Amino acid sequence: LGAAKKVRGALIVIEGLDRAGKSTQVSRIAQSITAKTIKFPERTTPIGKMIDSYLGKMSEMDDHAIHLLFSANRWEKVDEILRSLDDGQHVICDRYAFSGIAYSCAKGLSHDWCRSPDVGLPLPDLTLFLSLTPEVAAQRGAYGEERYEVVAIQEKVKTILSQLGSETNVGPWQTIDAGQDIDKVTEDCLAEVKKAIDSVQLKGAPIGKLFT
Ligand code: NYM
Ligand code: MG
Repeated sequence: LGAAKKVRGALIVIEGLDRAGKSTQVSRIAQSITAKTIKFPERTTPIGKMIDSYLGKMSEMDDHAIHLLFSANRWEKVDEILRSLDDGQHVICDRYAFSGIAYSCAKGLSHDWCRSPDVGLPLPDLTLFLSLTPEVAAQRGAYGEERYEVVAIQEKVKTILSQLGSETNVGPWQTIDAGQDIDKVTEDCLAEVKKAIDSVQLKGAPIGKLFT
């Protein structure tokens, strides 16, 4: 008698602007479905420390170079993500390749160029785009001091992010109204997450590759 093959975990991505409430929702969802969470940028690795220094305006870098570091910072976590999924554990990423493309494109880099270093990353089983109107975002108070935390950039990022869901081979994509009551946002997120987990378990398909 062979042991039943263990069902893999689901890869869930949460995307959105700064102050959309991503981190709050990530921890609530993770608690509800018992998932591992990874926040990108993952600032504790050597690459992550360079990114942290750049975001904190302690260092300057060419736009292409920092883009590649953000991507490398995801690639250095792929092994861990795949092992966790294989092990039956769900993984939730707080930002992913879509942030990478949106913030760099907002600075004027070409979309195709921005996309290429992330081609082949594990394909999300679900991406939740926490969407917020600029008006509601403004009511949430001032932005922080980090690079990109200014209205002009956030507006561009929002436009690009909201279009990424209709590209090919990005996986299932759902837009959530992040301007609602915080508990309602969680409820909407969880409804989608549960559907995604059911679908992974039903299909039993291996994890796919992003943009391929
Ligand atoms: N960011 C994040 C990028 O520019 N490229 C990326 O690939 C990722 C993952 O870093 N303003 C930007 C978006 C944010 C900033 O993220 C730090 P957070 O979630 O505020 O720590
Ligand atoms: Mg931030």
